[in-house]
This record gives sequence, C-alpha cells and structure tokens, in this order.
Amino acid sequence: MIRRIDLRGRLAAGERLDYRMLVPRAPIDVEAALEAVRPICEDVRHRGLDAVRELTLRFDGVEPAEVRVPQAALDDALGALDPRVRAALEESIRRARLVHGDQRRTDVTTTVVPGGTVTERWIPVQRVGLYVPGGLAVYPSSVVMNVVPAQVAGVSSLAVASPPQREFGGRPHPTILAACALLGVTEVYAVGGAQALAMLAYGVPGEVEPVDLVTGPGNVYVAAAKRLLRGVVGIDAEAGPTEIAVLADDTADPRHVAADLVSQAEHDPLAASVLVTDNEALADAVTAELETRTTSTKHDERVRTALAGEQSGIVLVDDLDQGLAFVDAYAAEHLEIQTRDAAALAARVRNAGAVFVGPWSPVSLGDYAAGSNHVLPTGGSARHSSGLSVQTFLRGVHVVEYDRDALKDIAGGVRALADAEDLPAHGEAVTARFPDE
Ligand code: HSO
Ligand code: ZN
Repeated sequence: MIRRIDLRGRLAAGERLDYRMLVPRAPIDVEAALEAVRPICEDVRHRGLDAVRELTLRFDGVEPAEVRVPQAALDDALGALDPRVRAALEESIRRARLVHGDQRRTDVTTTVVPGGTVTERWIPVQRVGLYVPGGLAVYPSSVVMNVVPAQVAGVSSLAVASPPQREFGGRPHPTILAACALLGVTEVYAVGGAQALAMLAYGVPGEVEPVDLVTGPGNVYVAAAKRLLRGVVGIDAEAGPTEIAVLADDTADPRHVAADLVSQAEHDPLAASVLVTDNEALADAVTAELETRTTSTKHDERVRTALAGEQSGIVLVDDLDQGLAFVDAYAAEHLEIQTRDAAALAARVRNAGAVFVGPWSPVSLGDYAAGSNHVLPTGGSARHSSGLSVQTFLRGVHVVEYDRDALKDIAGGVRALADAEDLPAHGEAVTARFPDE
C-alpha cells in the first residue's frame, strides 16, 4: 500500500537523481481555488455581514444566530470543558509560553559612527486575525499555537475565526471556544473559509474592525483567500496538507516509526508520510506495521488513502548521508531523526519546518505539548520560511538618528551615490543642510 522508492546503487551507477521529483507533493491547486474565492471575497467586501451570513448558510449549512460568538458562550464552553482536556490545554499553553517567551526580541542600538545611531525597534502588529480550521478535525491546539506567539509579541487586538458547526448551534466547536476563553481571547467569530479571511481583511463597518495580519492553517480555499488578500493584509504561509518525513536507521523501532507515519496521515487523505532509511529490514518491518495499524486506527480510510498516495513512500538510500540529502531536498514540515547519534545528524539538517530528535520526540508531542509551534511551513516552503513564532507578529523598524557632525561627515558619500543613481535631489537634501560649506 505504501510505495517504495529504491535509490540504492543509483548514484554509484552515475545516475543524476532529482530528489524533489521522486516524492512529489500532493496536488493542491490553489490557482483553481482562486476563481471560486474571488467572488466570495468581493461579496464580503461589499455587503459585509449579510454576505457572510449567506455564504455561511451556503458552505457550512448553518445560519448562526450571531456571527460574533457572545462572551457567555465562551465562558460556558470553558465551564463545561472536560477537566482532563482543560489541564492538558493549560499545560500546553504553559509550555508554549516558555518557548515563545524566549523568542522575544530586544531593541538594539548600533552606534554606526560617533553621533550616528540606528536602533532596531521591535513593534508588535497592532491587530491580527487568527484562523482556526474546522473540517475533518477540531483544532483547539491550533488556537494555542496561534494565540500564544501573538500575545507574547504584544499584539493588543486579536480576533479568532473558526467555522460554525451545525451540531453546536452554528458556533465553532466548544473545545475551540474553551481554548479561546482559557487564553483570554474575547473576540471570536463563527465564520470559516474564504469568507472569514475576507471579513477579517476588509472588516465590516461598525461591526468588525479590519486586521493587519491574518495567520493560521486552513484548506485550499483558505490558502487561496490568503493569496488573494495578501496586500490588503499581511499573511503567514499558505498552509498545505500535513507532512512527516522520518529519517531512520537500524536502531529505530519500526512500531514507533509506523505509529508516527500514521499519526500525520490521520489529518488528511492528502497528507504525506515519508520514511527515508538505509536499512531494508526496517523498511519491511515498518511496511508490515503500517498494514496492521491501518486496520485498527479510527480514521483508517483517510490514513490508507494518504499512505497510498503519490505524496507518501518509503525511500531506500545507500547511507544516511544520502538520506540527509534527500530529506533536505524534500524540506518536510516535520522531520523526525530516529538514528544512532540522532542529535549530531539533526544538527546537519538544513531544510525542515521542525525537527524531532531521537526516539522520544514524536511529531504528535510537538503537535500538542512540546512547547514548540505546530503551524509550520508545508509543501517544501521550509526551504525559505519558518513556522509561526513571536517574530511573525513583530515588525523590526529602523530608527535613524544622526547629529550634525555625523551627517556632515558622510555628506560626500551620499552625494556620490545619489549622482551615480542620477537622483541628484537626494544628494541636495543633504547638502542643503550645509549651505556654507
Ligand atoms: N500536525 C498538525 C497540527 C495538529 N496536529 C493539530 C494535531 N492537531 C500540523 O502541524
Ligand atoms: Zn498533527
């Protein structure tokens, strides 16, 4: 059911291998979704909450009494939350605050020359919209992963949007509401999909203040809406289906490897689970384990489809150096290193959204309770982007302050460069300050 790609001996035979092509990403057509999303965003922009209500009825099949979830509903959801889930969420929040607290930036002043300084000031984005998906699963953990870094960054105004659920009276799932309440988020909207992003980006006069930045994962329509609205608002990455890559050798436990591959396949039929190993016996044992696990796991259909997809596979490599080259080219959202000297190998990884080192650090720990963030770059974008962090919600602003002597000292340099660019007025803006010299 999971395909195997045997690369052993092929480099020695002189073949050129394009690792990126060998395990392609699941086909997600954001461009096609753009066509569907464009009229939705326009409608919300022009007709505000009337459009939001109609679109919610059309796409979610519910007519929420109110688009904004009342505070009493948030409080009730927290009051009714299973105490075990509450304790787990509280611990998840505590750990995330520890890690994200250490990401705070301090303003730095550089004295460039005597009398000339540049200060980098870190200023939080003023107002952000956080999207929490509904779909195949409920994601209170994603509330934590979005809200904690925003709050640590000092964002003062924060709105959450999440799709309304028919079985909960047109409100988001109660666990999502409870997570918002636990985190002190009071502005929550029962809106999903592109209409949620448009509502947050454009705002609704008198009802919803527009945000400056939208973050959070979502389906292809959410990704398309982000692409369309970028510019109107800032966005984080366009999230695609979840991915796990495991780089393992003969020391890995096949039961653990299989369990981890299944854990992320559970998210989505388009999720990617990739094992890269130099050990054929491990590959065989993991394949056998996957067979048994897929029969017993709750979301067996989804898992089987994901594992059988083109985007998943077991890759056999000559050695761990080739394995490392492969996983670097693939640039997984999550990369587990289950080898001897795992920490040393992990230190050599260049491209991954997050790296999970050794036998006791499964991805699902990171999904919920490691303290790390689980909103991570997918689709190979780990080659150039990072996951959500405090930095996502900050802007570094250069504050320039030179005194007279310091400016005079460099006036010639500014003039020379201004003339070289044929922009003499730039130079004159400096020399105008020194008319007698
Ligand atoms: N693995 C997902 C996050 C998640 N898992 C939420 C469970 N709940 C994407 O990183
Ligand atoms: Zn997950």
